Amino acid sequence: MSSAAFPLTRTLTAAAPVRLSSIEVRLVSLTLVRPFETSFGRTDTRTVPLVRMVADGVEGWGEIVADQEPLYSEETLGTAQHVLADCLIPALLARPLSSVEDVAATLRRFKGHRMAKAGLELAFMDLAARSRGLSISQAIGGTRDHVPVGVSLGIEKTIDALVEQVLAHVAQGYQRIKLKIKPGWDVEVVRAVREAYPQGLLSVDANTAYTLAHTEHLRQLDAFDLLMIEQPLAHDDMVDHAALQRALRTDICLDESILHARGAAHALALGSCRLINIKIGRVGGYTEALGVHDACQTHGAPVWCGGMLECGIGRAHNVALASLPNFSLPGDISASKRYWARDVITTPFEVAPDGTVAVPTGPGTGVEIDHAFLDEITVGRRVFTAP
Ligand code: OSB
Ligand code: MG
Repeated sequence: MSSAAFPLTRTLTAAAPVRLSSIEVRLVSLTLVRPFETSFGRTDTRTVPLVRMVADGVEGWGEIVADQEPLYSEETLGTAQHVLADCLIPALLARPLSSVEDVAATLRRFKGHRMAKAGLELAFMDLAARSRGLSISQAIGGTRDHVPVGVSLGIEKTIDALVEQVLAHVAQGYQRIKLKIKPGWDVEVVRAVREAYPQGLLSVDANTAYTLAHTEHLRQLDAFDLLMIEQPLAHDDMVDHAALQRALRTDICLDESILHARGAAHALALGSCRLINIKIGRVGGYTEALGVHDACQTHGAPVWCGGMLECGIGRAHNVALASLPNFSLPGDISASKRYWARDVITTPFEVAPDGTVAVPTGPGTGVEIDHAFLDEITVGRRVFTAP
């Protein structure tokens, strides 16, 4: 189907208002092929809440990126399940919904809980796009058929083990390597990786592990021609980040600190960062993700798509989002096999030798659920039906 036949809309409007008949929240358990360690902790198994929405015989799927413990953000599996069951889902089942934006507007009076809200917006976007026969990329005005990708590599036991990981991923074509850093695992690690990987795009992510007292220490990273240093300071700080950015040649990219389009505009205006990554879960859904994308574009700042170790459903949404024009830097969108021995979708995501991932062209996310496998790994399930 040619996109010209359908006017592209920034936030998809359903052909007719949708009355959801049910929303299911399903917990699945997945084990990473290799434990992933950041400055805030180590993950080897994830329990992932998936959202399935049904209306008029069409279904849509979303994924919630909250973790067991509030280490990346305040949200947890527990808070997500509570707020979905007691606030968000009842609000959506109570009325017809005309667009993804309408979903966002219906949930807006509930403060915070962005990851839980995003799971609902994702499922609705998939459902609405499928019912129109559009891919999500088409529906939101995506302009790329392939998106450039990188890989985020966790803290290892030894520098040699990390360098081995770096070289293995470079050989697979990844366009950018990102290293997790923390005090005690930073300058010497970056120096060793830079020696082994002298030319390529390299960045670091501290996940809030430093304070302004580390300014002189962090200035040593300026020697390695890094693409960026991601989230060096506290998640709720804009002012110290601006002071640090003034002291560094390397661009700061904010992740945890950016919760909405207004915050993105403020951070860029204050000089708290020069780059921003977008995670649909962190900002609460497509509506706000598009807002952050546009705010950055207005400011002349390119964006890239962050990741939260998603399974194939969340990954498919990330790929669709990253097809928007201002996503010109490689995203943390790696191949399914970098995370999972078996993904929950029938055709796992692959990275081509040129370091890109193809944007699915089928309706909605363009991926199909592997239902047999999903049933095997399901550890919890709750179905909510319209009143
Ligand atoms: O800060 O970008 C981050 C994973 C979990 C939580 C936070 C982050 C990450 C990653 C991995 O860096 C990105 C991915 O490959 O999904
Ligand atoms: Mg990050």
